[in-house]
Amino acid sequence: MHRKEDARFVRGRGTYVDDVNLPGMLHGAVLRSPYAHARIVSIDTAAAQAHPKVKAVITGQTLEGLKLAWMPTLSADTQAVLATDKVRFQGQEVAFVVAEDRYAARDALELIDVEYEPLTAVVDARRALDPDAPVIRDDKEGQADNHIFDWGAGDEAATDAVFASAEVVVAQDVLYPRVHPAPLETCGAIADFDAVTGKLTIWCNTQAPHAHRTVYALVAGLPEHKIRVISPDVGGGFGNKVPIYPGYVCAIVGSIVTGKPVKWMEDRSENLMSTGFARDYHMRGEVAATRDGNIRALRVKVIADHGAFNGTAQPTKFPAGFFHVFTGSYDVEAAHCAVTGVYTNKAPGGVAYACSFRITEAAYLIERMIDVLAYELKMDPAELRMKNLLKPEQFPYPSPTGWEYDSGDYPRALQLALDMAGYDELRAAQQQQRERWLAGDRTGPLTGIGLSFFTEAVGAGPRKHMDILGLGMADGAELRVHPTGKAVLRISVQSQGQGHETTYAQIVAEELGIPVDDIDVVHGDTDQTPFGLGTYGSRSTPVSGAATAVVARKVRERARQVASAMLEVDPGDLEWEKGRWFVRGDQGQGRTIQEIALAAHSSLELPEGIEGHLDATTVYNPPNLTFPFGAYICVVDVDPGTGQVKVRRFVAVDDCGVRINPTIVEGQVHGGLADGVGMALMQLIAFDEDGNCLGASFMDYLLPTSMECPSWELGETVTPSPHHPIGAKGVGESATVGSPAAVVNAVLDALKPYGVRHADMPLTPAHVWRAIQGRPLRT
Ligand code: MCN
Ligand code: CUN
Repeated sequence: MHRKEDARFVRGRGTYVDDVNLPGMLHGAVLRSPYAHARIVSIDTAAAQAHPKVKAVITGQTLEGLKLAWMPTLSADTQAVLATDKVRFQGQEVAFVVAEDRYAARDALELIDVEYEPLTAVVDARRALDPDAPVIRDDKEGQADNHIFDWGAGDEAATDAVFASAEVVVAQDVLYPRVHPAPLETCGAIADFDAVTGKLTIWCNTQAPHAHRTVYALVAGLPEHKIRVISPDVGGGFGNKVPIYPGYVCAIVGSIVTGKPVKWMEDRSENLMSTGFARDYHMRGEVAATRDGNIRALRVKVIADHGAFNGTAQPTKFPAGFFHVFTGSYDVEAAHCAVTGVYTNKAPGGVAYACSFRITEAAYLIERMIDVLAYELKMDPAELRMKNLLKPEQFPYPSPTGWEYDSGDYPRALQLALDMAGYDELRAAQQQQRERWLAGDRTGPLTGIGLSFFTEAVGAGPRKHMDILGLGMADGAELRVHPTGKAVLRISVQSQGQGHETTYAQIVAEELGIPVDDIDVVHGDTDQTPFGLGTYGSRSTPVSGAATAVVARKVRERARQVASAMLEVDPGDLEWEKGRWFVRGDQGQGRTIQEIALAAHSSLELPEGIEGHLDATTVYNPPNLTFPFGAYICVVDVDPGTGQVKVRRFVAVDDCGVRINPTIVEGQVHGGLADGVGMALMQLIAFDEDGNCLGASFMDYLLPTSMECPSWELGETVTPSPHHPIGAKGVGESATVGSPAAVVNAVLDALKPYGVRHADMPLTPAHVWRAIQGRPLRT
């Protein structure tokens, strides 16, 4: 089924935050720090204030008076809204100008005079804990260094014991560099405070409207029922639109101060420099195995670069997100990971870009380590994987780091991918090519074949384990069937392009037999929808999708009661077929859901205790996460003369349980595969030694286009989730999680004749070229 929302999107009729223009609206702009680390000596705003079109200039000092200079982050740290004492990353928010139009606001920024006293910047996360490293967060009482947290999972002693007795141990430093989700639409908000009613309306392209509202209520002390967050159409989120940014708070303060609505939209460079980045994980992985390739244990140590404020968005108990799913898809005796979070003079963030709460890092690490082991053992990477994959009979599988994988048939998915790729023929052709090369005929590129197999844990999460800032991660849903049988579903999650208006309508249609076109899905408005924590970590299908199925089944049960009154039979004598209840044994005696809807609103006498109308509400608390998985194979051609990598083929077999809308699922996978090619080959947010951001425009931060992507070859297996009402698992981040390792493994496979065991992303032509310089060809 095609997406319902595309009717407006393909006609350019979407409504994004920047399309919303309120009467009398003013425009805000943020003055940002040119330094990565500097003390603020003084800020002179007089000239800006004198600008004829300027209505307000807000600084950290202004906010201090309102106790709003600092705000809590989603990781219970504090973040400066506008800097008061120091600036801690290049691009940090220093002042906010409100003016009659956006040009005047930006012009006035240049009239603000800030005197800075530059300080040494901490750029390398591995140096952040050095005794002589400058302390970035001297605002925090008792913070004498740049340490944020130590966190671990698994059994360290048991893991060390396996390592001590292992036949083979391989170790590898693996960096997952800092990247940025770079949604096409940048972040922005319009705040509209009505001083008469005390109502604050915030239009904002947030992925989590309800969570934002509650946080605003807690921070600003505004009564929650007087805050309305509206998230209209969103032009891509990818985790970048989960946090609350200083610009949003400034727009709110701007509106309260001026009494007018204030719009703030950041530009591309502001988005790339200051909003939620992704990854920046410095990992050291170790594998213990037998000589014939049985993986016995895994050990990882991580330095996690969180930037200047710990603004990561993840369940409270998991400061490294779900990184501890790093044993991946393999059967190991023991595993242990230890993660140390540090402050650096960079933008805050870390959990974004289709990461499933750091499962990207985990999947990349394990899949790189498997290839490193295969390299050392001189084994075929497909054979090594097949040998160690979990077996179908091991599910539900308790992992050594505390997960319970719900369901899976891994060998089937890998075999399908190998068959689709024609793996044996690819290897045979590669072997011939290598022999030709080694014999001296060096024409044409080198082929590389890379595999990855991933398992994700998505759908956060069970209330007893998971919350964000104390808010449990259950989702509400409301379904109303109107008298004429048309339905409106209200959900708490928010689409940024995932097609929720279609897929959630499809779930209701399937459960009630109402045509999809007769069902509207309302989301993204806290005044119109039940509470829930929002869209990220591919949690919408696992949590709100389940809530939708449950609420539709509740309505169906109510419909049974109404039908029993209509047909004057016992409810227990009724049977359901899609769209109608009928009398068991008398197929012709029945009532359609539409007839029942009308009767439920009529003068029909209903049984004792049965309310009129046809609607229901629910709150879904998932019993476990869902565990989608997949097998990916990438084929590249690498030109050793230039270092250029061409992705020739990409086979992706995904298993996300029951697929609600196969076309949407394929679209999600296509997007994620492009992400993987981008991260593996070209994307990087880099910094120079002074902390200047070198990836602040699309000239430097390279996104893949169709030119860099092959025609994706997709396959599927279906292993339903046993605990999800319709057997669906999340898929929105699967391909981004699984694909980078396949691309990198393919490039390194191509470079095997040069004896390159590992190289870090992004594998740009220069990086690939440098990796093989001076290396003799080996057999
Ligand atoms: N779906 C399905 N059958 C399944 C699983 C999912 O039909 N078995 C459908 C869903 O109904 C939904 C879509 O696929 O329409 C994605 O579902 P899900 O996996 O539940 O993910 P979410 O809806 O929670 O989306 C979040 C996820 C995340 S966290 C990132 S990051 C990301 C992603 O989605 N950001 C995106 N995909 C994106 N796609 C677009 N276009 N834009 C983004 O910002
Ligand atoms: Cu980690 S990016 Mo998605 O969860 O919004």
